[in-house]
Amino acid sequence: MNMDLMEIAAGAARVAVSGHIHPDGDCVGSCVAAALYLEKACPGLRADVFLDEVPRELMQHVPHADRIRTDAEQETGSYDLFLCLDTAPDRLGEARRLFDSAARTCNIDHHISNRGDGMINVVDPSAGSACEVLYRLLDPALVDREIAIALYIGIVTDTGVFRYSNTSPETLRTAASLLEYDFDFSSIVRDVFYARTRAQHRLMGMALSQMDLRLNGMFACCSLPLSVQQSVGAQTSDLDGISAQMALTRGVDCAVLAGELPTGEWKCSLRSNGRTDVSAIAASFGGGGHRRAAGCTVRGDVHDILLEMECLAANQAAAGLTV
Ligand SMILES: [Mn+2]
Repeated sequence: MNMDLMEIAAGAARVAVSGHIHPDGDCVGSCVAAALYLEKACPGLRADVFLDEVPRELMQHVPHADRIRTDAEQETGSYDLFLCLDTAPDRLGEARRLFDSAARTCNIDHHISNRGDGMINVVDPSAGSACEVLYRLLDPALVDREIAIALYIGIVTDTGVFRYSNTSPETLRTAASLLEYDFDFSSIVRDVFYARTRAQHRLMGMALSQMDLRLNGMFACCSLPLSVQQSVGAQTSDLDGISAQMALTRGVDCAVLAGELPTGEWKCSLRSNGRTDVSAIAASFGGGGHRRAAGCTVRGDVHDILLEMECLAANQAAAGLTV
């Protein structure tokens, strides 16, 4: 693929860039990098980045994160091009309306569940992050230190600091090229990936001490009702990362964390060490994701939800499904 982001944006004066709701490092990094690159590569082009509220550690480290607009619903103009990053358009949230009214749309993503609903689609499920897919579309001569930092943050986020199986030789070559720009990657990795608030650590501790091991210890699950989350001063975003830690329990292949949302629904986060295809489990509850990391939001009794997921994992194990 030799397409360049400049070609995709050819002739566009106003570009909207957005990603999924509850933006993470890959979403924020890819959106900001794309906007910075386009404004640099195409003089006269203006790019507006629309996202939900960005987590504080990303605001701190992603260059020009203060240009991100959280008021997509206020925007009345129409765009020549809408870039949808790190998700299919169905999870754009408030920015979806701007996608629908844009003259041209382009979807750059790495989710296996993405069907390609943009006019131009650059979707590669084998890529570790949207930032990695995006980097292929950039002219390296136009990448600068700020763009490099934004992309690096996305790659680090989605590969679990180069430790998930989605890390490829290309991932590392991309990261190596970005590191040429000489930034403090060590502080970024600590702040963006490893640092936790006290509330997050307390919530993690509760989940790990209370998790249930089923199917001879290969299926780990835990539910965290809203009252429990509130008792440690935690919020919904503090649920992130817990299922991955649960999956590090010896003998576990599939881990599910169900966290109650203020709406009463259960946000289920699923992780697999390789034998279970958790994207298939999440998909049967209307969610999606990757084989080893997936999620869904489900309404109902949490014990029934976890039991059904346990059955699906057991069925996969019985079918001898391997990744
Ligand atoms: Mn991603």
